[in-house]
Amino acid sequence: MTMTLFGAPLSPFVRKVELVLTIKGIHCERNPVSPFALPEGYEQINPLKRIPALGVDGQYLADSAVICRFLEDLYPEPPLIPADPWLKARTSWLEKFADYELAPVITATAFLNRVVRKSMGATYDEAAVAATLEEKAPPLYHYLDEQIGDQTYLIGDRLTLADIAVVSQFMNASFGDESPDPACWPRLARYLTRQFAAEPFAGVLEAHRKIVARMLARGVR
Ligand SMILES: N[C@@H](CCC(=O)N[C@@H](CS)C(=O)NCC(=O)O)C(=O)O
Repeated sequence: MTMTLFGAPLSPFVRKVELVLTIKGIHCERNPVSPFALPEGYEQINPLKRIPALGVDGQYLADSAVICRFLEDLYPEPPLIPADPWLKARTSWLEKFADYELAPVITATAFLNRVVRKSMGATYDEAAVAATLEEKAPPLYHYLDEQIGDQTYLIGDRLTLADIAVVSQFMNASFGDESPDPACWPRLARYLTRQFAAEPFAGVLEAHRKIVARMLARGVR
């Protein structure tokens, strides 16, 4: 089976798939695709024109959650989705929470404007970004702070796709100077500090910070 991942490294959704590939030691080709300059015909690969997509022997799958489940079924070891039905459902829920609740509030604001638009020399409304973060992020942080409690991982006692999805969004937010205030959400802040400093996230975070720094340096030239 030949697999090809279409995407760009700074996408939190592509990063999810990249981390799953790394953790499971899966061989996969890469085809770099920027969502801002899609190659002609990309809609044949993903009709929604988003990244990531996965090519599998000339056929295509879209959506990071779908791709990660396919990889989990194909390569069950080490498991990133628990077998227990309740824990499995909780993993899916927190992944969905990251992809559909955190992403629009913390990534599509802080990262998209303060990193992507800024690096492209495009203008953006900083007051609107700050207002959205101030209004919409706290309830999400509050929920995650309660969910994580004093645990190291969101689900059970090992890394799951829930952690990968949540941490990946917070990485992008941090590139755009957004992170939960430890005074308000100490458990979430501690969880993120711990995960950012540990593998499999630490190396990726360092590499992606360098890409962001290069993008911003080019943008202000
Ligand atoms: N639910 C999708 C979201 C993918 C997504 O929104 N990717 C962004 C890049 S981070 C994208 O391609 N945006 C371009 C667009 O929506 O037109 C997934 O998990 O793969």
